[in-house]
Amino acid sequence: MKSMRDFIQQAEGEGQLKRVKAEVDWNLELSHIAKLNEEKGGPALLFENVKGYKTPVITSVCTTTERLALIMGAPIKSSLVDLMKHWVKKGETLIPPKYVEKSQAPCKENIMKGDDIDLFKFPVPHYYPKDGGRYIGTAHFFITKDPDSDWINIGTYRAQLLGKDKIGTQFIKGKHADIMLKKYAALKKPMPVASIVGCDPLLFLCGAARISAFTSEYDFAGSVRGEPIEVVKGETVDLPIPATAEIVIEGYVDPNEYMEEGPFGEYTGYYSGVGTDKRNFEQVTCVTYRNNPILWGTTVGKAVTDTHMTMALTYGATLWQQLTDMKIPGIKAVYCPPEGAGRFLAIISMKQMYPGHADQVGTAAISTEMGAYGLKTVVVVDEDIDPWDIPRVLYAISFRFQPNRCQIINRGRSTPLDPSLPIDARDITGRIIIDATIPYEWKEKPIPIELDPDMVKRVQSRWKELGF
Ligand SMILES: Cc1cc2nc3c(=O)[nH]c(=O)nc-3n(C[C@H](O)[C@H](O)[C@H](O)COP(=O)(O)O)c2cc1C
Ligand SMILES: [Mn+2]
Repeated sequence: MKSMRDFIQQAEGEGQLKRVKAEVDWNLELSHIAKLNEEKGGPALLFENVKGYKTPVITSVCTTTERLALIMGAPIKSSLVDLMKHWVKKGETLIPPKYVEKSQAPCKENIMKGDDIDLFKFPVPHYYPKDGGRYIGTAHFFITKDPDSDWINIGTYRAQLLGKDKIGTQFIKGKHADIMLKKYAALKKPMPVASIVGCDPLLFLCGAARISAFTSEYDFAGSVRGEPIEVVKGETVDLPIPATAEIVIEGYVDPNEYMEEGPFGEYTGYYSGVGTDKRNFEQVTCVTYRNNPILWGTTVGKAVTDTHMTMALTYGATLWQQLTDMKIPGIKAVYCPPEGAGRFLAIISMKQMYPGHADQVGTAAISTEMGAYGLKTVVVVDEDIDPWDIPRVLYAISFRFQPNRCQIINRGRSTPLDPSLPIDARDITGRIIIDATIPYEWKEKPIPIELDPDMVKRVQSRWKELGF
């Protein structure tokens, strides 16, 4: 799979995509269809007839594990955890992208520059009634370059359509584009950026993943694909652009200029307000796009839909990967439920090998780069419990957990999106580690009740006779 068009073809072949031919309004109607469809675990939707526009919009690409598997090139019946394992494995190698000639890059089929630039030419959806406007960048990402090194970052940060040549950004503090922007500010230079709307969906997954600083998401994506991602030079920015991208918005972000952005219906199911942090914007210098460009959007909003599945895979896999990198023995599986957007709650199963081992795993999880940001609740369970088997996790919390053994951490890095904190005090969060394992050091462990195996066989053989 190299492009959104490859995805559409494959998803259609698997019965995972539906074309919507009826006319649909970009203003709320399209997003509401997508959201209600996603709540039912429905197919990816290709809206071919958006009111007032000639070009299509695709949504709901990542809503089901089947489609996430297609995107990752994994067996279609994979579970979320299988996909996370696949992700962790692929992270062990990195394959840098490869430049192709502009003539070989479909993203250059059409070019708008100067006064011709007009982002209103694209069917940009308005998602929720209380949103601040239309959002061109939801299932998209910004490409940026570190001014001090060769590090190229791909990061998904929402983008609001603020004018025909301006898009609002929200680089949350400490995100890689924010770190880079601060370096450009120190150099008194604007930061060149390219926003990609529609492309090989794997690149969006990587943009949404918390891949470590100094590692390019492109190199990770190359590893998943087993070959380099094909890129092409920008027209006005010296950045690698995915050659098959649908819409490429080149420009720069001036670290000292701001516009009002938001609010937007976030994945927590709530708004996080306007004006809590100043927002930079991209001043557009060039737009390139394929013929009949496919604008890709995701509905975000209340769990569990498209974005939550994306985050459960990418955030959960990143946590697992970073715990693996710490080389702690005994970790069996990591699961970050989509209900917690893959980031607020982590459940880890492990084989205990020494006293304090479960505590080590719990504190390690909140100390990873991933877990140190926003993870609030860690549940550690023994190896006989699969962390995705929530009834069994609740069993462990009920019968193996002691509140006296939980650990409360008072301060840690938070996300400004967490609605459980007051809107003006969201920088710092508390955390809890719930050790729901049977303590390793106990000499006398609870005696499990077992059935007599011979009697089980006898009863089973008489099952019908007993009238069942
Ligand atoms: C649909 C979607 C929208 C997102 N919007 C934002 C956003 O507006 N700002 C932000 O900082 N992170 C946002 N994120 C989370 C980032 O994509 C994520 O933290 C990622 O790790 C950022 O890339 P980086 O690690 O290279 O900084 C969003 C994620 C998704 C899936
Ligand atoms: Mn990054």
